[in-house]
Amino acid sequence: NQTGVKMPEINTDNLDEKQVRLLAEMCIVIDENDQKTGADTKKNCHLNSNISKGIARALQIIVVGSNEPQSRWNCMCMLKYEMVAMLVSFTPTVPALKQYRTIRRPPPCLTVGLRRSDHIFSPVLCLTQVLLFKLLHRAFSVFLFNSDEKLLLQQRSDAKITFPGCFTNTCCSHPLYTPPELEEQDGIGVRRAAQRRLEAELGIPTHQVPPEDMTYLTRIHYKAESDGVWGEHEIDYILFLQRDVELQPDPNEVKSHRYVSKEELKELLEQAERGEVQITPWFSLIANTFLFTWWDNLQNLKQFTDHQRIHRM
Ligand code: DMA
Ligand code: MN
Repeated sequence: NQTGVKMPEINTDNLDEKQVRLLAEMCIVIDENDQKTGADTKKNCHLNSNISKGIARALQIIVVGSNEPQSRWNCMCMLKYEMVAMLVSFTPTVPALKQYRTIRRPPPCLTVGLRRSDHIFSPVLCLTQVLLFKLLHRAFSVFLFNSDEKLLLQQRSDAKITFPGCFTNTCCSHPLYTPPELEEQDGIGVRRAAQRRLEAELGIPTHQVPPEDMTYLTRIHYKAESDGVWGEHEIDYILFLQRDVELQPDPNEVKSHRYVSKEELKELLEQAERGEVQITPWFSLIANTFLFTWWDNLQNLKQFTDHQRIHRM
């Protein structure tokens, strides 16, 4: 792993081989304001031990008084959270790193000055902070409607590592840490990732779902456990798209699919309420908040686009 922090050893022997291979994909790690701070594997991003408790990246910072002359510090370096985490793991054993000066910068960086030696330590002010990093990554959820304004749902395959067998919106996944999918203007990177995954999961030819036809509505920040080991902690870009498409779902991804009317979706949500079927937590959140209003206005969605706010759910 990139962080220098020991990750728990997770046994993946009993999981689907294809899905385990996908755990090596690099997701985009972000802070709570959706500013990218680095990359980490799909595996690390989806372990509850990294996203719920946050203990793996606890950091003690000693802030030394501001009247310390700048020359005493032998270097100033911009640290991404991974490096801060590395410092934490080294701090107990490397005396020279015991004292360092921090200046809070806007995310994603901390500026840390390292002292040349540790024996001239004279703190004017000692402040101890503990920062908890709860690994968070960027994701998207596509809602595809046909010309009859019916919504395409998928049931996740039993092979999926998170939320197997659950009913959910058309397609969900993550933009990868690659130049085209990192691009942020109007959510273009995320829309490119959506085009890639609509083909991978549902076999929709890429020319039928070009990024320019997708409406990026808003972002939702949520956290949910799938089981004791795996879960989600994401800022999720909501993408709407209306188009009649050809489908050829990959059974390793999708167990079943169907187009539903509003009435049929309400029926499914009630079934889920009664525990007769399972739906994903993010689909449940969106279905119970924005979905029906947006669905009523498929032809004029612009009024609902909000690229400023991040809805915390
Ligand atoms: C992750 O979806 C994204 C959201 C919004 C939950 P996923 O588990 O289906 O990702 P992938 O298809 O890449 O496994
Ligand atoms: Mn995810």
